[in-house]
Amino acid sequence: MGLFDKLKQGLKKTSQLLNTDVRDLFKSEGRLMDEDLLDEIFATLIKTDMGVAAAQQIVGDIRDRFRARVVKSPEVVEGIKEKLKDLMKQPPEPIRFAAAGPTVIMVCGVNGSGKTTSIAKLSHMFLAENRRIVLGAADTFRAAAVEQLTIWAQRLGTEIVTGPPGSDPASVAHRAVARAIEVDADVCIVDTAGRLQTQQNLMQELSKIHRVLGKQIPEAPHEVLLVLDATTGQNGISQAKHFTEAVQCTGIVLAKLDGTAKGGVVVAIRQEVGLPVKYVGVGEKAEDLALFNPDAFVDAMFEDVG
Ligand SMILES: Nc1nc2c(ncn2[C@@H]2O[C@H](COP(=O)(O)OP(=O)(O)O)[C@@H](O)[C@H]2O)c(=O)[nH]1
Ligand SMILES: [Mg+2]
Repeated sequence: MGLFDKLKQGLKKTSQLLNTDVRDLFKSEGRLMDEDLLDEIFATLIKTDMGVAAAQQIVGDIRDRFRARVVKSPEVVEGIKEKLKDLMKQPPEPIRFAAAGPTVIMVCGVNGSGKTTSIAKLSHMFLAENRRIVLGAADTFRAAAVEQLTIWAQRLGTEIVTGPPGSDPASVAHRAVARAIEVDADVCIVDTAGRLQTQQNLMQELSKIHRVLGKQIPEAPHEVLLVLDATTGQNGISQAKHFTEAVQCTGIVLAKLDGTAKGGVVVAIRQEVGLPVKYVGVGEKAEDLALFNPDAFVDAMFEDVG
C-alpha cells in the first residue's frame, strides 16, 4: 500500500464523520451561507477535536469567502481544506541523523500511548534504509514491556539491550548506546516506561536518562520523540507541554490515528504545541507509520467529502 492509501485508511473514521456531517448540511441545489450554516460547520469541525481556535479561524475564513451566497458543498469543503493546510503548515520533519556515529533516539510518553509499537515501526523504516539498529529496553518497570520489545527485535532482526526488571533505566540506556558505538550501529532507539506528566519523580528519571546519554555522545539524544495517542484527543496537548518541560522533546509521533474520528487533533497540536509532528501511526503493524505531511493529511482527512 502506498503512503497516501495508508493515511487514507488510517483516517477513515475521521473522513467518514466529516463526510456524513458535511454532506448533511447541504442540499444538492446549494444553501445560503448564513450564520446558521456557519454555526453548523463549526459544530462539525469541532467533532474532529481540532480545537475551538482552529474551528473559529476556519469558519471566519469561510464567512469572508462565501457570505450571503448560495454555495454547494464541494466549494466549501475546498475552502475548509485550504485553511486547514495553512493552519497545520510545517515542512516534513524526518529523523535528523547524526553526522557521524550512532543517532540516538529517546522515546517517551504516557502509558499505552504507543511508544514500543512506534519504535518497532521506526526500526522497520530504518531497516528498509539499510541502517543498523540497536534497541534499548529502558522500560524496566514492567517485565512485560521488555518482553514486548524483545519480541519486536526478534521479528525485525535487530539487536536489543535489556536489563533486569526494576533496574536503573538510565543504565540500560547507557549500555544500549555503548553497544551501538561498539558495533558501529547507525541508530540506537531507547524505549522508556510510560509515565504521567504529573509524576515528578518519574519525569526526573527521564531527564536523568537524557543527561546520561549526553555524556556518552555530546549531541545525544539526537531526537526525543514524544508519542501521543490520538484517541485521547486534546489531553495530548497538556502532555506535550509537560514532557517538553522535563526533557527537550524534538518532535511528536501521533499514534493510533486509525482508532479515532478525532484526526483533527493534529491541528490543535500544531497550533498549541511548538513541536513538529514527525510521524503518524495508522495501525498496529510495523509498516503502519507515515511521515507527517499536512497537505496529504488534510486530503486524506477529507477523502470523498464534498
Ligand atoms: N490501532 C492502532 N493501535 C496501536 C497503534 N500504536 C500502538 N497501538 C496499540 O496500542 C497498544 C499500546 O501500544 P504500546 O506500543 O505497547 O504502548 P506503550 O505503552 O506506549 O509502549 C498496543 O495494543 C498497540 O498495538 C496505532 O497506530 N494504531
Ligand atoms: Mg511500551
